[in-house]
Amino acid sequence: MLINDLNFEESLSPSISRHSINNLSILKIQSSLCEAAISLHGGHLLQFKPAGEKDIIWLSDKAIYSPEKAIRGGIPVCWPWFGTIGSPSHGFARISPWQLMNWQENEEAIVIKLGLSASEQTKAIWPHEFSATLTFRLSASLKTTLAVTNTGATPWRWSGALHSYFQIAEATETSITGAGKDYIDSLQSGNKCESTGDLLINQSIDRVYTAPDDSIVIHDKGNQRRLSIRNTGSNAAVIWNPWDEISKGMADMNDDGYKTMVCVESTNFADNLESGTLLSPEETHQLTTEISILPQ
Ligand code: TA6
Repeated sequence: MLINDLNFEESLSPSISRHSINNLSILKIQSSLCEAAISLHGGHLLQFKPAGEKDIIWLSDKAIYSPEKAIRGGIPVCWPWFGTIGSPSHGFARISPWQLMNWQENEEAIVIKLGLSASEQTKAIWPHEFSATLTFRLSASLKTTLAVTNTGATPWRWSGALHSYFQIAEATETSITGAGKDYIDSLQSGNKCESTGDLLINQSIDRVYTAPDDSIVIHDKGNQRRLSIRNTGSNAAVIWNPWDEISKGMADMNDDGYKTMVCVESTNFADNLESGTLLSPEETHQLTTEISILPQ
């Protein structure tokens, strides 16, 4: 498992240490509250496990740790666009080097802040001024906040997601409630559909749910637990499982990797770059996702 393959670099506090893998910095958090790992490459949370619990976040055994690649699993930060409406797919934030801005810990939580702002590299892809911060609040639950500010003189539009991969025991024994009825089916040329009943993870799913409840719940029968996902600042929840054929075609995922994961994503969805959320100069938008285990 990744957490054991890291090279120790330095301690930052009693619970936080910096490690490396292929010259990429990874922050490791080991406290009485939880265990976690966060990659500065991509501002990417890789692992999260409250004390006494199993991992909540799925990370591919075949994930590739390289400056050019997005890491498969964890919580990729898709920004300033979602999906393939621009290039690279899901934007540049997940393949950019984020800076560690500060960290704090007390009895209640560990809070880690990362930052990314416009540079020659980002402007070559997307010609706008911005400043982004990612805040991870780690305790028995995990709250991730992406705050983006327009630091330029002209408005721009964006879309994106906190593309969380959840660890489940067995997809076919998992259902999801709270996603709502209406969805856009990416597997049916973006057709608008309406679902009836619970959402079962028993086939390839790639859906943009446009009116989710405040709380989405993953019912993970095999692990005998329910995961709660509360999103804010989003206009949709994307639910994705590639299933068998697509998994086989992915170099960074085991052929049967799809059986133990499902993505539930806090998403600001847009059909194209021109229809994203407008952000005026000096304005900030926050996209969050809060993940916790519900009592049985
Ligand atoms: O969020 C769902 C999705 O957009 C799918 O269409 C699927 O391709 C997935 O993300 C993974 O994308 P990636 O670029 O990480 O392979």
